[in-house]
Amino acid sequence: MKIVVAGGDGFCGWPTALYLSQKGHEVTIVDNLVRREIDEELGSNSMTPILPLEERVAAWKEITGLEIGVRIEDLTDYEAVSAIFQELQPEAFVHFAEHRSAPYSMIDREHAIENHRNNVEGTLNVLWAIKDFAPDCHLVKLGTMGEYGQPNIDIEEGWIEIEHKGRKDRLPFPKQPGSFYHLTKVHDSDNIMFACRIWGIRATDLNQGVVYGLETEETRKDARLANRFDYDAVFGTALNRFLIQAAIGHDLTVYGGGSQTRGYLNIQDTVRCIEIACQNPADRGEFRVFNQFTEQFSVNELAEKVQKVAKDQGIDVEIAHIDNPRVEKYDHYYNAVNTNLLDLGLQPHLLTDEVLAEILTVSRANAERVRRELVLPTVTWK
Ligand code: NAD
Ligand code: USQ
Repeated sequence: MKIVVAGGDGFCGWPTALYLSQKGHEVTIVDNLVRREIDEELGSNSMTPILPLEERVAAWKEITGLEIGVRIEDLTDYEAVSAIFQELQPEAFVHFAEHRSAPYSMIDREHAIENHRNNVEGTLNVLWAIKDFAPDCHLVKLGTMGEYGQPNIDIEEGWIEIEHKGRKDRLPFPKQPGSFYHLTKVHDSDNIMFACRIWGIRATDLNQGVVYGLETEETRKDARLANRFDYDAVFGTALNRFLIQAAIGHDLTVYGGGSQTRGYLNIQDTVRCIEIACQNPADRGEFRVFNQFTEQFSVNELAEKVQKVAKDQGIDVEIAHIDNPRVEKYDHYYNAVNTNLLDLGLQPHLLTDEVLAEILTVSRANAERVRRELVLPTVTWK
């Protein structure tokens, strides 16, 4: 298939582009490299050294003989987005290209607005360009499990059958997101659903859980293909942060009580889920939602797992319950459905001690790159 991977220089996008290329798809990465600029703004870095995008792609070609196209473009530039659809005529447009950090969106008013502008405007441009230039293209859009929040009922995959005062309907599942970033994903979902309804666009909204891990079969081929690995309190995510904290002998930073429960998945499953979505496109006019996670854990459970695996490698780390910089629920009900991707053939890589041990080993090898001052959170919700 002809597939565009927008956001293909990022943590999920880079291994996805490699995986799809390896599988024989014709892949073009679109990225404006803003994530690398944000590193400079925050004074942060990837724990793994990552090459400039052009060099990564050249290394991939040298190692495998496979070519990946690159376009350094911003999705908020409509002329650029139109040209991409007109010239490439992709069968699938995989859209990772958004600002994805909840704390980043909560820094101040300017960051909240920029987060909305970048994410909502970029997605609107993609929708208009599909309508005008590639109406059959399947939009595969990264949403987030955080759109739903933590309701006191089971979370369905996008839609819920409701009976109200004797009448029934199938309606979008209620959304109660926990940050301005998560809200941008809700706005995107509404805009995509509307475009499917009025223009007959085909779209799959992948409500992805928190992604952990680092390597895929493709990134393991050569150090020049290394994936980025965020550990700072703004872009680093829970399990990855705990592993890096263990590697540098830092207390594990559980926020508040630690009973907050979320859906998680291995990066190796992210890349496969994208391929599954591309190979099984939504129908024209269909707005389809898949909940993309494989297991649910509380933050306390993750910290305990990391503490144990670290101990196996001779490292003693404490679990610290620090003041929660966020406003979120504890001891809440959490049970989300995730059968759509499994039914289409996803075989999950579950969270085992071996998986954790591999990531911890890589983290220890790169420990000297970690800037300790970036580990504790400074952005608060209040
Ligand atoms: P990332 O920040 O590592 O990568 C995002 C990439 O998109 C970056 O390379 C960035 O430069 C690019 N980008 C951002 N805005 C752009 C624009 N306007 N035009 C062109 N390129 C732009 O993030 P990630 O972790 O790879 O996440 C990818 C997507 O998956 C995001 O949409 C995120 O919301 C979603 N997601 C991520 C996770 C996770 O745990 N990492 C979980 C659920 C959902
Ligand atoms: N947490 C800690 N300690 C830490 C970091 C996080 O206890 O050091 C807790 C948070 O309070 C939260 C949970 O871990 O309860 C998850 O936080 P996170 O930072 O790992 O993930 P989150 O902010 O939800 O965002 C990440 C990605 C985002 C994606 C989302 C999926 O950055 O792009 O949309 O995961 S989901 O959580 O399903 O919405």
